[in-house]
Amino acid sequence: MALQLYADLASQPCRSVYLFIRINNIPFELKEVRLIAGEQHSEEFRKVNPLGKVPVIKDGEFTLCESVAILTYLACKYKTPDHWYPAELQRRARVDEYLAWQHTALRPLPGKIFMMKGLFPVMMGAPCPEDKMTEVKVELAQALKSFQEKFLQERPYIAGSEISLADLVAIVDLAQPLGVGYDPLEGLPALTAWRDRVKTAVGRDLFDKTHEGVLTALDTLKSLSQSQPETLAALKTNFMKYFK
Ligand SMILES: N[C@@H](CCC(=O)N[C@@H](CS)C(=O)NCC(=O)O)C(=O)O
Repeated sequence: MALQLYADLASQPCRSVYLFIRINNIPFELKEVRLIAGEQHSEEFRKVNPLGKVPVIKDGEFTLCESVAILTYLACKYKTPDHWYPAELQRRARVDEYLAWQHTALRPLPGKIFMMKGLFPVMMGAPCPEDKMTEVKVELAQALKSFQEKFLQERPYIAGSEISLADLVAIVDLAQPLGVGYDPLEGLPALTAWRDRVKTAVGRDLFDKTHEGVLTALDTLKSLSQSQPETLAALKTNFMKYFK
């Protein structure tokens, strides 16, 4: 049986796994879990991942969640080109270093802007308070400074001269707020050039198609608020957790 990927492409970690699978031509079946419709909470999906989160892969009897664990598992299992997750210890450690850092440092921030600028007004019926938004933008600017000075430096890619899992994980995060009209790399030419290189290495067509959902997420949400108010109410309860 082909590998199964449970995912919603509106989610950043799902996109990194999906892109990696597609770029490396790994045979797979996409099992869509629509987060906006609350499908991650269904009894059926809870049997796959009791945590109620995507992405998840099923490789025969083996089930694995957490995007970073999935990416490194796939790189090793399918022996993908070395640059993705180098065999040489110190080069691999450079990739792992970014993957460990991003979880709490960079990953949450572009996602928060996406929610505050895009989801908040639809859910709450009013714009997100400007001071809250500014706080996150400042935090993101600081994280991007660390990203550039510590992780990317003068290199073309995070781990050197070729793309790795680290770049893939970073780029999907930074693409998230584009869906609500906010470009976190505006005015940062070195990072904009890095983004351009990563897109080219991934393949522009594949990159753009994979991001279509996030770029239209706001329209989907607005139409949902009119056509399915009960789904929106369930989504709102979940959403409030982020703003405690
Ligand atoms: N650390 C996990 C994060 C997984 C995660 O939080 N996924 C979100 C989508 S980005 C999710 O499934 N959320 C559903 C929910 O919280 O209801 C990973 O990297 O895979």
